[in-house]
This record gives sequence, structure tokens and C-alpha cells, in this order.
Amino acid sequence: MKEFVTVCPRNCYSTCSFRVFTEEGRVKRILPYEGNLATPEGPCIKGLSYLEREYSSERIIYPLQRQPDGSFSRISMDLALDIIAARLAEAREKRGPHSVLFYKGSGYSGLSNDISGNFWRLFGGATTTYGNLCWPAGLEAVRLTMGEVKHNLPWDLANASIIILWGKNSAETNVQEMIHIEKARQNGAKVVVIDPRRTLTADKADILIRPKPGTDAALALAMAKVIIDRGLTDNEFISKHVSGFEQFASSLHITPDKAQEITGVPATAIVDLAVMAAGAGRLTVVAGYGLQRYTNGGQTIRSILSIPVITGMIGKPGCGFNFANLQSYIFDDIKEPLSYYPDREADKPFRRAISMARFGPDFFALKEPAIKVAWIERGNPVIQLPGSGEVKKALESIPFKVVVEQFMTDTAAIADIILPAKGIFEQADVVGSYWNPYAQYKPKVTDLPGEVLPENEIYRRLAERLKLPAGKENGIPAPEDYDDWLTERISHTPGFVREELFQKPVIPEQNEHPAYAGMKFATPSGRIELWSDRAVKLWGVDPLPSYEPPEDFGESHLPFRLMTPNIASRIHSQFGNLEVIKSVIDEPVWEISVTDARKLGLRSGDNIRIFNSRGDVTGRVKVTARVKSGSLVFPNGIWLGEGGGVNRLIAPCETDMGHGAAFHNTRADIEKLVQ
Ligand SMILES: Nc1nc2c(c(=O)[nH]1)N[C@H]1C(S)=C(S)[C@@H](COP(=O)(O)OP(=O)(O)OC[C@H]3O[C@@H](n4cnc5c(=O)[nH]c(N)nc54)[C@H](O)[C@@H]3O)O[C@H]1N2
Ligand SMILES: Nc1nc2c(c(=O)[nH]1)N[C@H]1C(S)=C(S)[C@@H](COP(=O)(O)OP(=O)(O)OC[C@H]3O[C@@H](n4cnc5c(=O)[nH]c(N)nc54)[C@H](O)[C@@H]3O)O[C@H]1N2
Ligand SMILES: [Mo]
Repeated sequence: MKEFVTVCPRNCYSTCSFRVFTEEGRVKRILPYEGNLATPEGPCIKGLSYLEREYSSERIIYPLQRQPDGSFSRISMDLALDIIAARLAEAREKRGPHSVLFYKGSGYSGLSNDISGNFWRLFGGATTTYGNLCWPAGLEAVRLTMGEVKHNLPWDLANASIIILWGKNSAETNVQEMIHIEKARQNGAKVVVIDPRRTLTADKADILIRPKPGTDAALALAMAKVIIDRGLTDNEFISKHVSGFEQFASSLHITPDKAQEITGVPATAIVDLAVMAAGAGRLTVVAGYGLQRYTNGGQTIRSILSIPVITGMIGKPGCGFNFANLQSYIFDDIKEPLSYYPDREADKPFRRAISMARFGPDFFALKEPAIKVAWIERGNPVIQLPGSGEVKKALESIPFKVVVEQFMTDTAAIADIILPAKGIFEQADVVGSYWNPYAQYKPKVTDLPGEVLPENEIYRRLAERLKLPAGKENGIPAPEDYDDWLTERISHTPGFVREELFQKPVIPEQNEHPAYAGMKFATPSGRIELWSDRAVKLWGVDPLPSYEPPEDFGESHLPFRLMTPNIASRIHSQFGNLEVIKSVIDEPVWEISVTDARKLGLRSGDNIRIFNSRGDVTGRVKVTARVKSGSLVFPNGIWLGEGGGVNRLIAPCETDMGHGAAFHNTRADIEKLVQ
């Protein structure tokens, strides 16, 4: 057997390294790779499932064309590309390049993703999306405050004396982090989870605090008030490195009693947690992404971040604020704040952009040119975007749609032509991460099956047909030039050497650990900014961290808040179709608290309809003590045919900063269906 070290390219914190063994060109075995200190125990069940995923009989490995009766038939790659090129040429000629929509999701991470952008620029531009479904409110909050978004190495958690997992469910979404949390516990650390749900992570914690969804800023600001009122701040750190502390301190009006009213957390617990955090010696706050998907999400992250800041827990081992570590996140330009802005200077001639979070309404508000061709890759917008009912209608209204996919997803199902997408083992790439500190090489391990082409070759062949100058020099390399292109691309990223990176995972030489140890903050003042003029200027929010109740979009009368978190067995809408995953999970259910179930006469297994002004879905109930009264919980990423489609209920609305999606603001009601 041949052995390779590779990496999982999914959009996941962990970005696990693992070893693969091939025999006769086929992957036979997957084992851990201990050389990556962040993920020494190897991948989770999803990583192991690549043995099935890549060879699944359901994988699309030939181009498919929609027939008049709605079914799909196999066509040759040449014919598929001829048809697509003709439609692209026609749209561009008649209405200009903005009549083509280029939509990319988060399904694959790697430097090769650049190539798509290179093609569309060469094409003359396209209509694209701005913002991001995932994390931008939090990224922007950290950037406003600290200047950059980074944190200590994952295994440094073992040095903390208190870890607060604030709205992060590591046991499901960053399984590898639990290794380091467990080490910390063995070293005597206390682990606190703050989550409205009792998660699998909470099961491993010492303390669970359950605020009402969307109220964490009130909790954090009350804690900051306790810390300041009791003189538990690090005054030397503040005077050297923090700006806006005086204004921040005098703005704090949420007392623990008031916070109890807002959050539902007992005032005594708030005081205890504040005193414990400030006295920890080494406090690491690990904030997740769920709690910033609210209309107050950015301000919530700024409020939580104020706690390690005023206690001086920055730039030291075992300390810090872990939201994202972009020090090895080398595969796109997300470090560049301007990339969030729809009118980004460099892109102006090329693109017209609509908000990802408001895709449906923005799409229907587009003026000339109307969208005539859509190109969708790496994403499943038909079920993953908020307001997905309208999104589906919008996409269906486009006369010609190309989807580059591995499986017959709900988005692929509305395509006119599906082009098969490459698998994880079939092309070399370099994968960064927002948690794992290593940049990692992903070697080509097996050949492409059927007529699958990697995106660079799809684009190169299309460029040829459109008489566009593709080639390595224009960032669309032919297969034989691809490795050179990759090497060249890496050489643009400081801190990486090809030879080293192609051999083993590499921590970039400029990786700062502990993060901010040099006490340099790339903010306008060069200090940590509790007061931020940019927050006002860019986003129109309060210059200081503050609490605004989450919006209810005129539906405060609906009794339930909808929570749609991620689960261990999937990455969003991926993996759930595999037999190995199906064999270990139950059907998705709507979790409801015991109190609410009693009130409504519901028992586990009952069928319900969940509805609000945007639509309805039906599903089965599970009554559980893990959910708070007033919450309804259903995972995101479930396919329509499996009873998913929860995003139909969700308002297409942006977060307060960063152009994120405020998924969790949604309210809904339920009714029991007669069995
Ligand atoms: N297995 C698996 N791993 C994944 C993913 C996956 O789909 N599956 N997705 C990857 C991606 S793209 C992302 S973005 C990350 C996301 O992973 P996380 O950062 O963990 O985010 P979520 O699962 O969205 O939410 C985390 C927790 O926030 C809680 N929460 C929701 N609202 C609030 C609130 O108002 N206050 C508080 N305190 N907590 C709240 C939820 O109950 C949930 O338990 O995971 C990555 N890793
Ligand atoms: N209600 C609700 N909705 C949510 C969220 C939530 O918390 N609640 N979370 C949001 C978040 S954080 C995220 S990140 C998004 C994720 O939503 P998306 O970005 O749409 O990601 P996935 O659902 O993972 O779908 C990615 C698709 O890419 C395909 N793919 C994989 N590899 C390749 C490749 O190499 N090439 C091509 N062309 N395709 C490939 C996969 O087969 C898969 O169908 O969902 C968001 N939606
Ligand atoms: Mo995400």
C-alpha cells in the first residue's frame, strides 16, 4: 500500500490531518496523523466516511442534462461544455456579463478556489454575492477591537485555568478541541459552557449557564460591570493597551439583576462567573459562531471580548479570546476587511453583488440586466440560505443554471446542467484553517473517476470555447501546469516554503503565539479599541459594546425562537446521504422542552407543523430536557427529501456588522398534526 498524509478540506474548525493508504489506485484505509498537534487523534466519523463518499454509487461522475420531463440524462463533457459556453456567450453578448450569476458556497477549502474568480474576471465580470452565511459579524467585531483576528495555538488551551465555551459546541463542531479541553481539565482547569441548550459539550463541563438566545451581550456587560465595580480589572494592562476603557466603564448600566431579567440567568450566577473569570489567572474565552448569527451578533461578540480585555488576559499562555485564528487561513482574502463591502474598489468594474443573507429579496430587486445564467459551485443555496423558499424561486426563475456538484443535492436538482465535481483525493491543493494553525498540503492520491474534471480544467476548457486567454499566467492552469501554479500561488503567501509545505503540515513562520504577545494591535489607534469610531462609521452601531434585544421581524407574538445548529454527523448539508452516517444517526427531529410539550400536549414522536409568516415545514417532535422553554431546535443542513427546508422559515436579514446572516432571530409557532 502507498501512504500519504492529507487533510480534510471541509469548512470546519478542525481541518484534520490524516493518513491515507492506497492500493491499486484506490483509497483503502484512513488512519490518524499524529504529526499535527491540533488533530493528533485523526478525523471524525465524517473524515472516516471518505472511504464511502468518494466511491459512493450516488456520486455524480458524468455531466447530466435536464430533460423536458424534468429527469436528468448523461451527456458527454464536450457537449455539456459546448452548451454552457454557448449560453454564457449569448448572455454576455446580449446583456453583458452581469447577466450571469456566479454563486460559490463553502463546501470546499483550498487555494484552487482562486481559479473560479480568475475565470469570472476574465469573462468580464459577473453578478456575485457579498457577505457570508457563517461568521462575519464576529470576525468584524474582533477586527474592530483587536485589529486582527487570531488566537493562541489550540493546544495552549491546556494552560488555561478557566475555559469559557461561549456558544460553542466543540463536542460536535470542533471535536478535536475537546482533546485540548480535556487536557486542561486534567491540569485542574474549570470548564464553563454558556449555551441555551444542554449540548454534548455541556455534558463535559463543570458549569452550564443557559441564557435566553440572543441575550449574551447583556450577560457579558453585566459581568464586565461586576468586574469593574469590584476592582478586579488589570489596570496596568488597560492603561498601556486599551482605549475607551473610561467610556466603557461609565456606559455599563446592566446590573446582574437587570441581566437576570433579560437573560434568565440568576444574578448570583452572573456575579460568581464574573468573579471567577477575573480571578482565574489564565482565562480563555472560546466564542462560537452560533451566537453571532443574530441582528445583534457583532455587538454581542464585542461585549464578550471585553471580558478578557479588561482583565488583561491577552497575549499570554492559557489566555485569550478564541473566535477564529486567521494566521493559517491562507486560501482567500477574508483577512482583507474591504472584501466585505459590496463596492470594493478593485472589483468594481467586474462585479455587481447582492447580499448572501438577503439573496431572495436582493435577487428580485435586481434591475437590468436580469440574470439569464447561473453558475453554482461548492454550495447548496436552495436549502442553506435564509429565506430559502424565495431563494429557490429566484434560482428557478433563471433560464439556465449550471451546478458543479458531487451529489444530487436540492440545488443540483434544479440545475439544467450538472457538472461532476472533484473529490478530496483527486487533486493536489493547499488547505488553510481558521482554527488548526497549520497550512496543509493535500496531495493527489487517486485519479478522477468517470468524466470528472477539477474546476481549473472545467474553466480552462470553457475559456477555450469562449476564446478567452486562459493558461497559467491568467490564473487558469492546464492540468500539466497546475502544480506549478500551486507552487507559484504559495510563493505569494509569506511564511510558506513549498518544499516544507509539500512534506508536512506547516505553521507559518509569522504565526504569533501567544497571539498579540507583541502587544501590537492593527486598529486605528494601535491599541485594543473598546471604543471604536470605525464601528460607528462602517456599521452604524454604538461605538462601545452594547446590548440591543434581537429583532423579531414583527413576530414577537410567536412563542418559539428557532435554533438551527450544526450536528456532529454532518458539515451543513454534506455527509448525511452516506450509508455510514445514516447507520449511526436517527432521523432529524424537532426538539422541544418538557414544559412546552406539556403545555401543548405533545409527546416524542408526534408530528407537528412549524410555521411563521414566511412558510411552514412539518416534522416529528422530540421532547427533551436539553432545550429551554421557548426554543425549538432543528439542525440545519437536512435535505428537503429528509424533512429539511427549515431555512424557509428564516428571515433574509443581515447581522449588525460584517454582512452575515441573522439565522437565529427567527420566531415560529407550532401545531400538532393529527396522526
Ligand atoms: N460536525 C460539524 N462540525 C462543523 C460544522 C458542521 O456542520 N458539523 N460546521 C462548521 C461550520 S461552517 C461552522 S460555522 C462551525 C459552527 O460551529 P459552532 O461555532 O459551534 O456554531 P453552531 O453550531 O452554529 O452554534 C454553537 C452553539 O451556539 C448555541 N447558540 C445559539 N444561539 C445562542 C445564543 O444566543 N447564545 C449562546 N450562548 N449560544 C447560542 C447553539 O445552541 C449551539 O450549541 O462548525 C464547523 N464545524
Ligand atoms: N438555518 C441555518 N442555516 C445555515 C446555518 C445555520 O446555522 N442555520 N449555517 C450557515 C453556515 S455557518 C454555513 S457555513 C452554510 C453552509 O452552506 P454551504 O456553503 O451551501 O455548504 P454545504 O451545505 O456544506 O454544501 C456544500 C456543497 O459543496 C459540494 N462540494 C464539496 N466539494 C466540492 C468541490 O470540490 N467542488 C464543488 N463544486 N462542490 C463541492 C458538496 O457536495 C455540498 O453539496 O450554511 C449556513 N446555513
Ligand atoms: Mo459556517
